[in-house]
Amino acid sequence: MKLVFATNNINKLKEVNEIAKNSGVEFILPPDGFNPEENGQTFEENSYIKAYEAAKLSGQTALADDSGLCVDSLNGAPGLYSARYAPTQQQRIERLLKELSGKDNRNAKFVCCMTLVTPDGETLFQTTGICNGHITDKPDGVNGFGYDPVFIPDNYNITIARMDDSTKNSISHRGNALRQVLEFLSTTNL
Ligand code: ITT
Repeated sequence: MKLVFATNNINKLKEVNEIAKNSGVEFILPPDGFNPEENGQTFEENSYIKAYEAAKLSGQTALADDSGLCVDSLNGAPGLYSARYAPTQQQRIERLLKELSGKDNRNAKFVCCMTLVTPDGETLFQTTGICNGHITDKPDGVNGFGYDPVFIPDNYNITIARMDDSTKNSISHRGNALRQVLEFLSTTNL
């Protein structure tokens, strides 16, 4: 089954297809013109906004992922604004490390809210996956994307950017959320 995945972030699309590779579900990009206004106040709201926009555009049920990095000693920032924290990913990491300089508590979590929405706006399923860890002093590694070079998950001593794809996907916020979505899909006829 092909399912529209409501994103413009090709890294997310690659990850969900890798996670779903043995499930019989293949995720595809929404049609051209997908440009939702992410003006929600929560991951849940933005996830719904994206999924509904893609479902309307494609005429088919769509799944969205709204995700971000929440840092304890920054009161949850960058959070909802993770993709907009600075103009480039390198600058976003630089800003994060600067805001954290001198702070002892570097605990953080990645959050991923996934929502499955029909073209008429009905939410069929919504779930949130979390990956707990902490922020390093400097970037390390080249795999993954986003803040992966500065995030070490609990029970590991390397950043996500030093992990292979299957290790990341087995513990990530996105992997945790998507496995629940796939479980739901396996019991439902869309
Ligand atoms: P779409 O809205 O088109 O899906 P986006 O990248 O703008 O793409 P979000 O609004 O959900 O997506 O922002 C998520 C940001 O959080 C993302 O750009 C990264 O900076 C960060 N992020 C999310 N998941 C991540 C991961 O697995 N590893 C590293 N950073 C991640």
